[in-house]
Amino acid sequence: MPRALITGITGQDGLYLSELLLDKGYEVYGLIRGQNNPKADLVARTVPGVEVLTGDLTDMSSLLRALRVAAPDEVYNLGAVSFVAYSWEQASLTTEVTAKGVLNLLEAVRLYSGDDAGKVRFYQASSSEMFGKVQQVPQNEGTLLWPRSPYGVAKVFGHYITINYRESYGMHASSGILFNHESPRRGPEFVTRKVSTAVASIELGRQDKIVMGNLDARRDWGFAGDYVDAMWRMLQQPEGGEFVVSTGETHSIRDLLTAAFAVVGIDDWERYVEQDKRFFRPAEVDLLVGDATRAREVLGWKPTVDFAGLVSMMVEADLQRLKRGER
Ligand code: NDP
Ligand code: GDR
Repeated sequence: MPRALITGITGQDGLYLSELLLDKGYEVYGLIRGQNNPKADLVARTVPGVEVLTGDLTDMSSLLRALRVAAPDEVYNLGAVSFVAYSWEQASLTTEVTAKGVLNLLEAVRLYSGDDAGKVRFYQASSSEMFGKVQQVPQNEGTLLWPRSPYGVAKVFGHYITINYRESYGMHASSGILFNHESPRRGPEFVTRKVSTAVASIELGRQDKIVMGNLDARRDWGFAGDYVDAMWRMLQQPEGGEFVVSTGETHSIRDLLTAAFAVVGIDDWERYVEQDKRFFRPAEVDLLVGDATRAREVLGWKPTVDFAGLVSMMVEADLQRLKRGER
């Protein structure tokens, strides 16, 4: 039975990836940080087959301990301070976790592997935020990186240190440059989920407006369930590498609002939407659209959910959740 260790198990992708690996017959270990982490319950309820270990990306000995217990064939590094807006408020913490945490985990894997560099296959969660002020449209694996936030800068470090460990030590290390991917499990701070929750709440008469930031930014949004499958496919390749994972379509935040309000039959959404400076960012990523040709050709990967399908999945899920009286 193959074994996997996942950091960031309490997050959106950690849950989907656990389900995928458990379905494939893996023994799955998940790293949870902190004493009495409130999300431990969520993991136990959603993916009861996962063995939980405690550890933190900023504490290398905790990572080594987790590796010794899990004895994994594959390590997926999904843990990060992942909210871009927050990364300006806590830039140093973001750097410790999202950048240096990658080095800590790679180093722990290297020490754990001893003389056998190929013992563990490593996945790094790189991000389209690394393209930032885009130097090419659409963006592919060779596009010059120009990050626009402390988060983006930290991810660039994680990306290159992963390549460096592969080149220096012969590790099987891969980076997935994943574009935005969403689901009903998306954190409420991200724009898609903020909109889907607000639209459901407005439809049920529990909220009368939504306060937003920049409506002109454009993103390439896909479904998280599809994207974790690309992660797994990367680690099944004979060698590590870099892969863009995206849908190839871009939509503005306005398009998102139009699509989400349309799910509940509202066309004149402008009357429910206000804008406020506090949701604008010091530097914005204006346009992201990925070229996933390599993932399609080498990994045989393609997305199965389109933009309209994704938005309606999220609004419908929030409607059901609110009707059940869940928070
Ligand atoms: P989430 O924000 O949902 O999850 C982040 C996870 O990281 C949580 O489990 C969190 O744990 C954990 N974490 C935070 N700090 C630490 C730490 N110090 N040590 C160990 N774990 C920590 O992110 P997603 O699931 O959406 O994304 C997964 C990864 O993919 C992240 O690295 C993200 O940056 C990256 N990514 C995401 C994209 C997306 O569109 N979703 C696109 C491209 C990249 P806790 O619950 O305890 O806070
Ligand atoms: P992003 O996702 O920064 O792309 O990072 P987010 O959903 O936070 O923002 C997307 C775009 O929406 C604009 N926006 C708002 N965003 C939020 N959160 N709240 C608002 O009210 C709002 N109004 C407008 C933002 O300015 C931005 O342009 C996500 C994260 O998952 C990262 O971890 C990941 O690496 C990237 O996607 C790819």
